[in-house]
Amino acid sequence: MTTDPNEPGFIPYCPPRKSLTQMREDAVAFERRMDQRRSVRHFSADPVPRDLVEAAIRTASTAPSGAHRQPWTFVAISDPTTKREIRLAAEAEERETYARRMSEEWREALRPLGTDANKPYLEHVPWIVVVFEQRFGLDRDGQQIKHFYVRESVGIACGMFIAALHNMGLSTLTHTPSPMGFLTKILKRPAHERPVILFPIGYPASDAQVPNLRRKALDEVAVFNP
Ligand code: IYR
Repeated sequence: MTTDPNEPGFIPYCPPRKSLTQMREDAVAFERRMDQRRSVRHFSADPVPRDLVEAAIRTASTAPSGAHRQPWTFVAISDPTTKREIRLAAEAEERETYARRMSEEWREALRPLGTDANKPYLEHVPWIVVVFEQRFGLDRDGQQIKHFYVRESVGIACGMFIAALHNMGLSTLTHTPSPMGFLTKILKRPAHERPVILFPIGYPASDAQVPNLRRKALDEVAVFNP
């Protein structure tokens, strides 16, 4: 056994093979479960215990990443004052975005989703998690550690975070108020971290509605050869 964390060596990896029947059953069950996930914009204020958010973050952090540098920081917020601060700052940016920054084409594309600059859920949800990408890491002596494929790595971790939350019965939304710089300030993150996605997390409100969307069929999203 080596003790140098930079030279971890290798360990066997041989998960038991399932039967094809079992694989098909699991594949379809997971597909069904994931197909039931919807982005939610009307949240209940019911509390969510912190350990569930911790488990979702740990799960997201199992994502593959460039050179296994795990170039992400998950900032979890339940403090009402901070949530209010985030809501006010996000709505200020969104008002500008909806009024002036968006093209007519973009506004048209969002019309079926019924979104606007008001984000009351940012104050009502029990948790907000903001995911930051780290442009580089810092070791104990403050030396920079190179990160690779940061955007891709963080994107994959965010996808796994969404799946983990859904799997445990919580709802979320990939919210990207733009520009997001206010989150660096409010959450006091260092300059080499950049906010990527803000996730409100909770249960849907009892009267929550979601757009009646259709998902693309397999042959619209995949090409098989042969
Ligand atoms: N960030 C804005 C606008 C918005 C943009 C896209 I692309 C969406 O899919 C949804 C919303 C907002 O959150 O309202």
